[in-house]
Amino acid sequence: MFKTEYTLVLIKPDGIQSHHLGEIITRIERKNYQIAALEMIKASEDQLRRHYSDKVDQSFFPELIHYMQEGPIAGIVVAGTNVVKEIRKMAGATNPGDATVGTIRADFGREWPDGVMRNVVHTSDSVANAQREIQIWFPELNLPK
Ligand code: IDP
Ligand code: MG
Repeated sequence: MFKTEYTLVLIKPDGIQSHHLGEIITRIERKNYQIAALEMIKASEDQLRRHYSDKVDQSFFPELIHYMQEGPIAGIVVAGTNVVKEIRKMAGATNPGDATVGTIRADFGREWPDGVMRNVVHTSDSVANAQREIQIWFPELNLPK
């Protein structure tokens, strides 16, 4: 049978500032996915260091942390069949300049002069990482296994 998966979407500060929260939620709902949790969050440095633990050695890491604290973010847990892969497809390539037209990052993102990619959304890249990341942003949420 088809198994329900969960993924984490973060709408980054640029997505909130440019008023694309509603449009992004609408795109997710149009695909018939279920919103399992939703919250406006002021990301702490500790949360971001855990979330981006695989990026600590990258030269852009300090700017990435700064960018993610430029304003509030929205945390969204999305549920559905194959949702991890499909939501990543909807987000598009990491660099908005490389993303396919019609994806969230191509439509609303931009490569910034300081080199940090203002790419509007985070999406989990695997079921295991989704579980790990959901714990960081929604520690009280108990999802069925
Ligand atoms: P992803 O968000 O598409 O999974 P990752 O490689 O996991 O991409 O990188 C996490 C975030 O770090 C990106 O979404 C982007 O905001 C930023 N980033 C990634 N690579 C670069 C880079 O080469 N320069 C500047 N920022 C980057
Ligand atoms: Mg990633």
